[in-house]
Amino acid sequence: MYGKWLTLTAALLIGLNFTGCKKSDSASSTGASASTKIKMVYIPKNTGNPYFEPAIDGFKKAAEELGADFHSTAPATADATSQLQIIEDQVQEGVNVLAITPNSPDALNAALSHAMSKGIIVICSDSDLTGNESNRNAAILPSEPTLVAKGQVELLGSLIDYKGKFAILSSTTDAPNQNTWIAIMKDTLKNDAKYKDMQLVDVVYGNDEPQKSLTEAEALLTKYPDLRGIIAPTTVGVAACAQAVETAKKADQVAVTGLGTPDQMRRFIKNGTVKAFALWSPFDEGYCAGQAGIQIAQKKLEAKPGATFTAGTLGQRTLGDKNVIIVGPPVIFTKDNIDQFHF
Ligand code: RAM
Repeated sequence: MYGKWLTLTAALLIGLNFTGCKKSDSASSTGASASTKIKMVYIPKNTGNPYFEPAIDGFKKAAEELGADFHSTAPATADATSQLQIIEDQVQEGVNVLAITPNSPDALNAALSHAMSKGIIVICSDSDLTGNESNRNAAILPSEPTLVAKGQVELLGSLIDYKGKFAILSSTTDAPNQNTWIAIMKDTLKNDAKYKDMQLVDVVYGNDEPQKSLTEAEALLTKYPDLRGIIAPTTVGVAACAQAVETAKKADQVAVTGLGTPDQMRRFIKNGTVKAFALWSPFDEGYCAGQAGIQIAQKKLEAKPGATFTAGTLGQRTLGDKNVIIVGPPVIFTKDNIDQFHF
């Protein structure tokens, strides 16, 4: 029913790491000597979003394995320009690898190309500089954007018999990953006759802030009394939508789905507010990005399309068009498998 989306069994068979690794205080125990030790920073979208915790653990693990120093720092909000000062500070500090989940496809160009001009390897992880890819060395995306976006439309369709009004609750208006998915969702709705009776009535933005996302979700329920569904392609947003629907006692009328973390969504799956949602392994995403960034900085990997490398325990990965590396397919979580995932 979900085409190329991964079943639980397949996920376990190919060894996706959904549990993360144990936190360690230092990521600098082995490998290169002090003079050659690579320093890596990871700048997520914002603080306080549990999605980024396993992603940071993945970076840390890659740094431990490859003998690099690692730290992570993030702005309080996910605004387009909120990461600018942090980028400049990290360049000043002399990092060798600057990994970032960019909050904008263009507002960070000058700062990132300045970092590259200093010889710093710039890696986008989770979200890309869409249309401005020359301002980073490579991008690690958790899954094929088309697979994610079409999968979300199909998932909601299957929950509402492919009929009725629905809305999208996204993160920020500038978020490159969410905007890429939403554009593909719109194309899919327009071009695939299977979805001709599904009507996208609104796209709203919760800025990946729990309270703002909740307020936007509640407003959708009020504004569209005949709404049949919401897709929230953000872990913060989908939890807020579930909360709004649960409080309004509208689970029978409004299907909520999207991209969520099992820990945040478990309660809503268990009490029937949400039937199904999806995500990939944020740990693997960070781990793969860390492996790629450090290996490029160590000159073991050349960042060019077609180049292959061993991403540690994930095995071989290839740089595709525009140096994009795909980590793995998303998994659908339901009441039948959610208790096997803890992150
Ligand atoms: C949120 C963030 C992140 C995205 C996930 C699905 O946590 O916006 O960038 O990948 O949702």
